[in-house]
Amino acid sequence: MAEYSMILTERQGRVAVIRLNRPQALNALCDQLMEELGQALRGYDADPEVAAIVLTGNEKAFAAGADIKEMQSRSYPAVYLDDFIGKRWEAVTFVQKPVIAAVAGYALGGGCELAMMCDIILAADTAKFGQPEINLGVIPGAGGTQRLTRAIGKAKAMEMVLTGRMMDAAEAERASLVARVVPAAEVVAEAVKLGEKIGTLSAPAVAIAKEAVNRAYETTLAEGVKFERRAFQALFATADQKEGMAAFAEKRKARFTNS
Ligand code: CO8
Repeated sequence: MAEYSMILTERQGRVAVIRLNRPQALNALCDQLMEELGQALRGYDADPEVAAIVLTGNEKAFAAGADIKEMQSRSYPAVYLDDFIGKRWEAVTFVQKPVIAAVAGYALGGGCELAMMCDIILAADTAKFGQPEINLGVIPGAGGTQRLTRAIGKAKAMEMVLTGRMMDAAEAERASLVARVVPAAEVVAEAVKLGEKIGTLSAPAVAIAKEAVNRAYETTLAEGVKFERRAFQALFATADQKEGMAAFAEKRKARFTNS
C-alpha cells in the first residue's frame, strides 16, 4: 500500500474511501495532493476487489479550491508547459468504476470542479458549492464553466461564475447539481451505502452504464442513442445478463459473477 501524506484511504467492504486530508488549508488542492489522489484512484480502479470509490473531505471542507498560495507566482510558460490542470487534475475522469463525491462544507473552485468530475455527488446539508475564481482575477480552469453549465444550466452557472456566489446544499439539489442532500454526519456512510449497492450489481453493466451516461455529454442525441443500443446489445454476451433475467423470472435474487 502506497504511503500518502495528504489523503487517507480505507476500504469498507467493496467500497474504497479516499479522504482529502489537508484540514489546515481547507483541503486546498496542491500538486502533491493531486498526485496522491491520482495514484490512489488508479490503484483502486485496477483492484478487482473494489466496486466503487467514495471521495470525501472533512466536515468543514470537501476542498476550498486549488492551492492559491502555490499557484500565485506561477508564470504562463510554466503552467502551459506543465499542462497545469490536465495532467494532475483529470485522473478522476479516467476511472472506469463509479466515483461518488460525499461533499460536506466548502466545495469551491477546483473543489467544486473535482466534485463535478465524479459520477454522483451526495451533499451534506452543510455543503456550499461555488466557483469564486473571478474574485482572484482568473476563471475556473478544471471544467467549471463547462460542467457547471451542463449540470445547472446557463442562467445559474453564469451568475455563479461571474460573481463567485456560493450555492447551499438545498439550492444545489433544486438545481440538480447533486443527487441528494443528507445530514452531514451521514454523508460518507450514505455514499458508502450507494457504493455497496452498486457493488452487488454486474460490474460490466455498471461500467458500461457509466460510459453511456457520460457519452450524453460528448455527442449528439442520435449518436448517443446508437451508442446506448450497441452497449445494451453487447451485454447479451455476458453471463450476468442471463443470470439477471433468469433470477427475475425465477423470483430470486441475482448472483452476478461479473462475467
Ligand atoms: N488555497 C490555499 N489556501 C487556502 C485555500 C486555497 N484555495 N482556501 C483556504 N486556504 C487556507 C487559508 O489561507 C487559511 O490558511 P492560514 O490559516 O494559513 O491563513 C486556511 O486555509 C483556513 O482558511 P480561512 O481562514 O480563509 O477560513 P475561513 O473559514 O475564514 O474561510 C473560505 C473559508 C471562505 C473557504 C476561504 O478560505 C476562501 O475563500 N478560500 C478560497 C476559496 C477560493 O477562492 N477557491 C478557488 C481557488 S482557485 C481554483 O480553485 C482554480 C481551480 C483551477 C483548476 C485547478 C488548477 C490547479
